Amino acid sequence: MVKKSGFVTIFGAPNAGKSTLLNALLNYNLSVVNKKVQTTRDRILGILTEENYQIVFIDTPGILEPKYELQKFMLKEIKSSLEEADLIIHIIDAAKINLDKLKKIDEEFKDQMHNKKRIIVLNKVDLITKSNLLPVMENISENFGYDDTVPVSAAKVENLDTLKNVILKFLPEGEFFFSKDTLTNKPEKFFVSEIIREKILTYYHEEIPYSIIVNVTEFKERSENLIFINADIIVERESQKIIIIGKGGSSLKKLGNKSRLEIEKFLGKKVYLELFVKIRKDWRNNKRFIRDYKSGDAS
Ligand SMILES: Nc1nc2c(ncn2[C@@H]2O[C@H](COP(=O)(O)OP(=O)(O)OP(=O)(O)O)[C@@H](O)[C@H]2O)c(=O)[nH]1
Ligand SMILES: [Mg+2]
Repeated sequence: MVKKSGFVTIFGAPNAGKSTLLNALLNYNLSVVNKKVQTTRDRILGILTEENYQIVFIDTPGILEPKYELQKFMLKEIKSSLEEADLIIHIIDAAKINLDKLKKIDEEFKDQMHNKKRIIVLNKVDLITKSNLLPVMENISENFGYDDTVPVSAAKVENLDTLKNVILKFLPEGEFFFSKDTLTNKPEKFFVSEIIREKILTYYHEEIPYSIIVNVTEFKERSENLIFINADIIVERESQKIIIIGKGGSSLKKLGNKSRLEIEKFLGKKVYLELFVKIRKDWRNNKRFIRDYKSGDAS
């Protein structure tokens, strides 16, 4: 039996639905999704293995113009994910198509995408009518160099089988990269910190979600069904710490409860969660801190 396997990078503007698409293709909530932009910060591998193929999806941060060190790191993650790809899925929000922007992105990343197969996915088709979609699809097919165009709704799981078949058509032949039961490259600890960060995106406003980093400092199975987790929420300023904690600790308590419930669902076990808020001045511009943190060495 011929086996196929390869790396498929999911790439696109913030909020296009990259992480939603990854989760829908895996049928598993791996990567966090939020209505705010810049939800995903690191590349995340999601591995789909069947009898005769293994697709290693890479979810990436939304394309952005970096304004601080953290965003420079995010842009590097995008570029290296494109370079590693056998196949690129460029996903766009079909309800907000901007063909000039699409051209600009093609130009900006042409070095990384050079000679690679590319599929354009028009997502969120549940929000528009067919008569609005068809002319855009035609325009893209005629004027852009994509190898295929697939309209989908990641959120409503529509037309994803077609997308999977198109991916398989372009996937190279080869042995699997990972064992059959591997789902991702990141440890459980990482997803725990992501769940907490997603709750901060949901419950706090303005610059707060963008000024924090979450660091799981302890992750211990105390018994078969109970996990103790400690996590630091690192902010940039005293004023942010006060907001995170809230009056009499009420906001932090709510954050802890909401996070715990979601983490319990993710791990399938009971969780005892403690959150601590710490200040690390201007960490978003601290290259060394970001590098150490991302490699798991930050204290
Ligand atoms: N109506 C509709 N909404 C969708 C669809 N796919 C994603 N969304 C919503 O779009 C928002 C952004 O989705 P994400 O998956 O977080 O987008 P992303 O591209 O990963 O965003 P970043 O990580 O910030 O770059 C969320 O509110 C999703 O629920 C879709 O097919 N239809
Ligand atoms: Mg995302």
